[in-house]
Amino acid sequence: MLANGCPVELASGLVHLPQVLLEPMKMVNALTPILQQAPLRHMQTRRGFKLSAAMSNCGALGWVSDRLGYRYQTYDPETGKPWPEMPVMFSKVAVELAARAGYAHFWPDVCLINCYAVGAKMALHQDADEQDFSQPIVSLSFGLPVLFLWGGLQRSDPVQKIVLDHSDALVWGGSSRLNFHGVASLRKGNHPLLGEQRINLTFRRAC
Ligand code: MD6
Ligand code: FE
Repeated sequence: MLANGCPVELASGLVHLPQVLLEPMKMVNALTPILQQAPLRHMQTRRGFKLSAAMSNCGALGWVSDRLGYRYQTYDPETGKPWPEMPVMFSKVAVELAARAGYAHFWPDVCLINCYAVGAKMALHQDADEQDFSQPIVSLSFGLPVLFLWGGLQRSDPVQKIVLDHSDALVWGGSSRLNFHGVASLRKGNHPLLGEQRINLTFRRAC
């Protein structure tokens, strides 16, 4: 499932695995039935703004945002139904990526699906809604390249820019598990397989 290649530690606890999937489109294609059951949507923030990335989830839990704030819940607020199951292939890939990055006991219960059109971005934030911060986060990117912004423990800390390309993974945890991060506005382009978009999957252990 995974290519041989060297994980690169870009910062303390932040591991980049470039071009790590042997068959990235297998994962992308597995999203089709998931997104039929739980369509992509632009969630609201507590303040009433819409997130520019369109989102959905699969797994026992899903990440949601609305006027009440952020949380994980077992069902899709749009349909009232449980989130679609996480494909076994997804959890296997995520577990294997975490292990390669040095996290041996990871098992995801959430796969958050982020879809960016040209111009969409994600402001600096911390991933802090999970219960156990000893568990890492595993992120996979597909389609157009983007600049990933990697900050520090304070919002005002300097930001490092990392290019995430089709079929790249990023794993982080440990002492940097709560670092601020985000993505820059997606630049115009046309990916040969995915067109004018970027898809990001982030695997987490929420509970
Ligand atoms: C993105 N990702 O890459 C946004 N969070 O589209 C995230 O916010 C993120 O990629 C935690 C871990 C990995 C991530
Ligand atoms: Fe995040």
